[in-house]
Amino acid sequence: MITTRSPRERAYLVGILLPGTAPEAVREQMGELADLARTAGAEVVGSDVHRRSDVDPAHLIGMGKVEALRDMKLEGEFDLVICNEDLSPRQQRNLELQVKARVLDRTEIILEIFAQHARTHEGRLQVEAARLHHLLPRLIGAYAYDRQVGGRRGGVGARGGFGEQQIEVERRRIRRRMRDLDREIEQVRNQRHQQRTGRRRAELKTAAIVGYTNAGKSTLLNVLTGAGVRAEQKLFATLDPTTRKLELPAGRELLLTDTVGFIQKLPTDLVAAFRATLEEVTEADLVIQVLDGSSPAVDEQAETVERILADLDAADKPRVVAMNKVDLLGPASRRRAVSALAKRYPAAVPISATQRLGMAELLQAIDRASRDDAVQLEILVPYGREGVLAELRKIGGVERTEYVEGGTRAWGWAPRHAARRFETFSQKGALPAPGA
Ligand SMILES: Nc1nc2c(ncn2[C@@H]2O[C@H](COP(=O)(O)OP(=O)(O)OP(=O)(O)O)[C@@H](O)[C@H]2O)c(=O)[nH]1
Ligand SMILES: [Mg+2]
Repeated sequence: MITTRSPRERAYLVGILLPGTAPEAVREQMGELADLARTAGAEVVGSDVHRRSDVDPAHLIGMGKVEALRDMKLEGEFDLVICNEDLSPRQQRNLELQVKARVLDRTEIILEIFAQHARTHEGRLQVEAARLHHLLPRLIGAYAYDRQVGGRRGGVGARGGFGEQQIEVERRRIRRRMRDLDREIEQVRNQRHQQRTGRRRAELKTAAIVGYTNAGKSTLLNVLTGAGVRAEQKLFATLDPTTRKLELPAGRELLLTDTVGFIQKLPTDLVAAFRATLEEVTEADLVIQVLDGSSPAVDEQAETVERILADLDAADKPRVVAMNKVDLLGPASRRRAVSALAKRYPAAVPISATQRLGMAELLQAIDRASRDDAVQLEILVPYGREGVLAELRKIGGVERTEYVEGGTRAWGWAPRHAARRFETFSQKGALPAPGA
């Protein structure tokens, strides 16, 4: 398989900057790629971003840069190259031939981390399916590669070292294994589906915790429910969903599930392979989205999460947004972070899972969003009518207020039967109730 061979291989990172892409976005991605490489067990010895007018179909980067990489390899400066862009089988093969080093892309690093972190049977099945899917087209090219280097290449596992007939045999074996895996994964899906049906019979609502990798999802699950889920300063620490019961302040219970983290450029193979797991999100009654408020890339991360939620048909579910890690922000930067996010998520709840800050507010928001009869309101209360806000607070909830010209704008909720009382102040008209 495609693995980083020894735990401390020295990796050199390569990215490209295309016209129309913001340099900061690529810089951010390169930082993340370094985190991914380290999480996979490599040591990052350097990195370089090449400005290009387009992607070279044969090598990704220009020949001049390829030769510079080869010289560095000859000097012994690194063991392997990791590209920020996904490589076609052809680009990958050509680069390996020219640089005379192993070349991995973002997908392969993520696959490697997933393979290291999968702990349950279900997780392992899904990772194996994704890896074989990725491997198959690369295996086809392995024969051509072998012919060119005279079959000298060893150690890169299934991507090299086969003769033409052997490749055919190997391909057939992989296809057979993929079919078996599909069947097993289908069984897992059915089991999960039955579990969920059972839960529904118990009439408990379910909430899925989603968010960018390392945002603090598992920490939050642990704090809220006392679950002993592994939480660490590592990307993709969680691959296998854990479900725990959460008791809401009013005594109602909810089932809370921790899920695999999202990341930008999440390989589609992986999203597909993790369908069984990600259906926890698709079928949840409520989505709890955790953001890392201390990350400078919080907005891009939110964008990624939105995209994946849309893929999972979960973008329109009732949602609670928690802006986590506010303990890392000073008061000024906290205000900045909150206001930067306010456009996208006006009702985001600032929290710190590790410091247990904002937990009461978060539970209240979860309580409200998981009620069937809650109607979300956005109202403008004129000065002098503050009693309206007090009333809304009493019978429902006020999540956020803002002083604007002409009064106080407030976001909150009221039980459906009482929502009409606030209609005259409504900014948008009543939004549909969760689940309605
Ligand atoms: N300072 C601070 N750190 C936090 C907070 N919440 C979580 N962390 C840290 O962030 C890191 C990641 O937390 P996890 O809970 O593992 O994150 P996750 O979202 O489950 O990550 P994956 O499972 O890898 O997708 C850990 O080192 C946590 O201790 C917080 O409120 N403040
Ligand atoms: Mg986790």
